[in-house]
Amino acid sequence: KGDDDGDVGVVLETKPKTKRPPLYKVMILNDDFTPMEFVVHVLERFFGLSHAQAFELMLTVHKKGVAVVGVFSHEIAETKVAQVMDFAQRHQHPLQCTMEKE
Ligand code: NFA
Repeated sequence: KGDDDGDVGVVLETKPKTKRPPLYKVMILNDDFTPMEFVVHVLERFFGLSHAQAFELMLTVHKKGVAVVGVFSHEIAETKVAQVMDFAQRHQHPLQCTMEKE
């Protein structure tokens, strides 16, 4: 008897693959002109932070230059970035908001 079925004896292990959507970090960048209170307002309004949380995170951006303000699906992250950029532009502040794959 024998093994003449042509296979080469390689065991193909299968990993149970769970599909999670990629997540994106949304970041706020520091600048020298946007008022602190405006950034606090943005963080409360678009990221659902309390006033105290928003103030603390604004100070982190101010001191470190950049901070992650939330992690979202691609579509939600794009919406947040667009909302912040539009709101900043309408108020003539140079505030920058970007996203990056986690
Ligand atoms: N650095 C700005 C100021 O001193 C405040 C600021 C914080 C701007 C966070 C942008 C992001 N007015």
